[in-house]
Amino acid sequence: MQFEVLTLFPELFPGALAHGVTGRALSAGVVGLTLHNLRDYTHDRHRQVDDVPYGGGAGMVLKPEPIFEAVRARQGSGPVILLSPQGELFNQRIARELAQQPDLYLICGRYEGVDDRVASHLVDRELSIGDYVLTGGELAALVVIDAVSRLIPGVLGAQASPLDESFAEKLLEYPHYTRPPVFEGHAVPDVLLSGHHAEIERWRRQQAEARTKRRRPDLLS
Ligand code: 4GT
Repeated sequence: MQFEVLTLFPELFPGALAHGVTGRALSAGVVGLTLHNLRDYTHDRHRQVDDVPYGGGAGMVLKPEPIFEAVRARQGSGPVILLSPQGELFNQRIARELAQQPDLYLICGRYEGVDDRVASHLVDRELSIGDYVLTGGELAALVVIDAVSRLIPGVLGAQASPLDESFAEKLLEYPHYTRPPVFEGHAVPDVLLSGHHAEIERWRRQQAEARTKRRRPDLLS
């Protein structure tokens, strides 16, 4: 999987992706990450990427021309994605879809936003990582790259299979415990120490359902 990121702040990458399993995958070449500086697609003396908003208002808007030029110069054949709070809500199903692609081209906005002709006439998909506002799309791109990367064969070790998580968007995880059996007076549930695998499975399922009902009832309907 090849990730291409268009940004005004390429120095924010690889960031967290340089560490742990994603870091290993990048070093091994199982996934690739290429940064494109939006300013490199300007042609004026001041390398201007933003301009005042039509209709007035505070802040600046990213100009369409450098973004269109950058996307038209891309090598890949996969989808072009704009990260924005106006996008479709990113989830595990979308991560699995994106993991099937040979490459992803991710556009990160800054300032007050991006000229809307980018969303309406250039990109294939607009994604949001949640209902909150960030100072830029870069952290959202890092989140998408992390979630998609761990679904690429060879990125996760034998430690965890992303297949086990096919129900991850339907149910919250059951509680996990490790040693010691009693910590500051708090004991690990007996069933987990029993060695009775069928009972452990039943307990975990029941815990996952009870947690989901309490914390995320929206997932059950
Ligand atoms: C939130 C998200 C995102 C931003 C999100 C354009 C200017 C958007 C700053 C950018 N905020 N991008 N992708 N929830 N801010 O995904």
